Amino acid sequence: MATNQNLEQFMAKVIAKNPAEPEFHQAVKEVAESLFPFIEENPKYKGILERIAEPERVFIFRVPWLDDKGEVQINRGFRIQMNGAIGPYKGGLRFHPTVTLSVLKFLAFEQVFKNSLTTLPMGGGKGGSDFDPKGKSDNEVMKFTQSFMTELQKYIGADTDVPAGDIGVGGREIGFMFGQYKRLRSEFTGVLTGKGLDWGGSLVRPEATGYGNVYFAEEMLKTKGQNFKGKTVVISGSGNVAQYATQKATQLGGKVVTLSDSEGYIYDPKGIDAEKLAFVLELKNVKRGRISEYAKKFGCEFVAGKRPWGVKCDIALPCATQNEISPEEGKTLVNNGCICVSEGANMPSTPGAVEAFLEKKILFGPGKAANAGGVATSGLEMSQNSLRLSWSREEVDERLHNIMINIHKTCEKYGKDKSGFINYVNGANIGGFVKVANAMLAQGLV
Ligand code: NDP
Ligand code: 2IT
Repeated sequence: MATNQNLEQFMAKVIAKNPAEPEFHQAVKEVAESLFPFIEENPKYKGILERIAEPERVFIFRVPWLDDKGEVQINRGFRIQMNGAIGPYKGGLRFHPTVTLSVLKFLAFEQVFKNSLTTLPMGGGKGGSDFDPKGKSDNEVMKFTQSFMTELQKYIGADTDVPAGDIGVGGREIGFMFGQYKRLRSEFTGVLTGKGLDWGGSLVRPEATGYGNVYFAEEMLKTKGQNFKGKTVVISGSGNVAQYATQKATQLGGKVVTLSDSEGYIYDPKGIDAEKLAFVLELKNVKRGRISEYAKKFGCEFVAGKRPWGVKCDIALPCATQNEISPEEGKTLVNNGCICVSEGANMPSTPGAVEAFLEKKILFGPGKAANAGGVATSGLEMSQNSLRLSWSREEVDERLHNIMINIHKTCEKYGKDKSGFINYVNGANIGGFVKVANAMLAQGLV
């Protein structure tokens, strides 16, 4: 009872201090719900969550650029340096019209715990812009990213803050930003991750989030004596994370039957095999087209304006964006027999959907654990940059795989209840918190 009251008071303060930031409130509340009982039992951590919920630093800046018609466009740029207790700030950049301070603060907050779970020395950060790369020419994307980096470069550095990709930021954008950073600073350093292989990138970084998500799901399934073989898998999104989750789930014997984008989803009951996936990669990464074209090409169904959660499946991998599984869709998944939800995206399940998963005690891997493979491999890219060496595909993949296995172990350690049920939400939140909190205590009031 006392604990509940404290939680309510804590959230009231967070909401009052950060008005009109619903996504940030949602992310903080979920972590606080796991942590309050833990802190009650470990009083040395009192007050630390309040500090973690306050960003160390926030930069907001104007990004002016000229479009192909010669007209002036103005976007807003952000970088949140959330927590640097265990390493340089690390986290992606998102370019999407839905980007707000609230969205980036929720992502930066999640990143602190996620990065801690990887066991690598990385603090938490996030940034981006409300710029919409959709429909823009390569030239416009370059103009925008150069202007964005002209300001951002003041705040980042290989030992300070190391951004990477996220929604709307892939190899092309990282390339343009790296070029501009180098030009302004005269430094060839590992200031960004997700770089091209010829100029400091790491093998397996493009695949890492999707692969890591499937490796994590595999560990969860193992606890029930299950695996991917013969399982029907529903995936949302069709970008970086969805693409490589599809590849790894298929390699492990699963049948992936859906992909989506903001216009709807495709349902291919025969499964998205390697050849069809190659078409998706070309469609999305080179032609930058819509997923509905898959349905035309392979003669399957395209369901406009809907998400894929009504399709019967054993395993669901949400890999598009936040709050993309409503409470009702969460219930539908469970009622249709889904046994495992592993979040490739950040916070794709609404609190109501998470409740439905936990109530029925299905395997539910929250994003900060299940999608940590991307940033973990970014950490491995940083290591290789510092060493001025590149590791082989096998070496990076093995390290990634081991990191995901260890994150699963951490979740089990902190999330297993007396009945033997693993609550991965509690496991990830507490497991991620302990290392950051210990570092903050050791470093004094900073
Ligand atoms: P991409 O930009 O490559 O792909 C995003 C996909 O999600 C696209 O299919 C896009 O459709 C869809 N999408 C984005 N926003 C919305 C929306 N508001 N409504 C419906 N669909 C949407 O991004 P990533 O694959 O890199 O990222 C996907 C998720 O994974 C994000 O939540 C990201 O934070 C998370 N993530 C990414 C990591 C990485 O390494 N890239 C690491 C860890 C997590 P459309 O093309 O129509 O916009
Ligand atoms: O949400 C995430 O973890 C990412 N977008 C990847 C961040 C990174 O620094 O690789």
